[in-house]
Amino acid sequence: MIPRLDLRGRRPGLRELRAALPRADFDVEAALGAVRPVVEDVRERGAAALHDAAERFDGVRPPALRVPAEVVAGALETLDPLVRAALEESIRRARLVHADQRRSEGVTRVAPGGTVRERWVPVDRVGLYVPGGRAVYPSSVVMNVVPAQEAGVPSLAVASPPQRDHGGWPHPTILAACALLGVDEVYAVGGAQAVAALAYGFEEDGAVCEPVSLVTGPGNIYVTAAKRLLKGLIGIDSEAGPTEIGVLADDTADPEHVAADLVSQAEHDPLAAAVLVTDSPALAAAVEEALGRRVSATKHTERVAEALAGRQSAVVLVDDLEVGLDVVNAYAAEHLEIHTADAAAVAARVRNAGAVFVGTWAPVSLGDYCAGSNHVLPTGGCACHSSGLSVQSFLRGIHVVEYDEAALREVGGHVVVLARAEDLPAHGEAVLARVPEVEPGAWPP
Ligand code: HSO
Ligand code: ZN
Repeated sequence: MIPRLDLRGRRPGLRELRAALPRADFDVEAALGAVRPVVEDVRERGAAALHDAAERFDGVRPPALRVPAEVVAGALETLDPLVRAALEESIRRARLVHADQRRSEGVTRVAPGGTVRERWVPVDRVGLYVPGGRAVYPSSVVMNVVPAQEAGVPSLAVASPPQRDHGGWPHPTILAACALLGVDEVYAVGGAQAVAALAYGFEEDGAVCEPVSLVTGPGNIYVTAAKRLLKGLIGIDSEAGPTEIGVLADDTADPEHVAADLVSQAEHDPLAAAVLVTDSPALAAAVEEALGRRVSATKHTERVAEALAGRQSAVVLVDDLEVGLDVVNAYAAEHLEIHTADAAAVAARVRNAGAVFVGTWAPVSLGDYCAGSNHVLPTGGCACHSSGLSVQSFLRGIHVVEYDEAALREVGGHVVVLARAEDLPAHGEAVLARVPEVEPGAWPP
């Protein structure tokens, strides 16, 4: 049921691999047409548009757009104690990892009296989108909020769709996760309209939701389309597509582990991608056999079967691990597991992946919840140029330039020459107004 791609006897280059490797159809462009009027309506009519959109898309009008503090706190009180303990451990580990990502200010002395400092400044206000359809993921609240908080973001709002079954408020486990993280600004707004609401801000009953500078968090294709439309006005983390797991394995891999992990991510979405790359036909056959069993035994059989059989999934056969590395580097999976004899050495040679899971004891689902790593990762091949969510995603580096008079005098002549070379003599005059003695002579000489 999972398609096979046989690359044995060949070592294709990057261009050929990109064309041959499976990838989901995720056409954000096609959703833009539907999303544009929704975004426009939120910009023009604010809260009224958000209530209308909730009725239309979520089937319920929330009692208020801002979730009252007592509703957020109440959700934590009714949270299952086991889920609470697991979320607390997830938060604790994520905090450890993300606290280590904080950046310190660097100062470079370029010349006597001349320095350039890089100040890392958190974004003033961020909006975190948390989906609420098929995917109700309190773990994603953790993965978005923790790096923002560790970066020192002073103002943070969460938006999540109103739920018909929960009195028009966001899902209680989402609210409980917010409460655990100390987030008290939560809005019952979902979909594309949530991204617009965060980007433009709005007012309801005298309470203002101020616009944010950055929106992060996963969402469906409409949320992604809204992020694409509003990018520029706001920053975004990345355009999250359907989740992907790649596995690079040799004949030492345990086929049950590999099959279990492929199924685990296929469970997210019929468009989720599962790609096994191996130089062992025996392992490929054993994994296929295990998949057959596991797919019929798992809860979301239909969704998993569709994901594994889809054009985005495959078992790729290669001659050896060298070609295997070419393949996984070309594919640039969101998550990549390494199940080989010397997994750490092979993992060190991976250049393109959102996150790498090394060896038998580090399944992707550990990273989804409790490894301490972040699970908001680049999909669709974007791991060849982008990273997952981190403290860095919420920081800007601001260069602070400090030169004294002597330092300007020392280099000023070069500035004047370059300014004239670019036919921008007024740039040079700004220097000459201060240190006229650096006049380098007429240009062109
Ligand atoms: N694997 C998903 C994240 C997730 N898994 C949330 C379970 N809950 C994308 O990295
Ligand atoms: Zn997952």
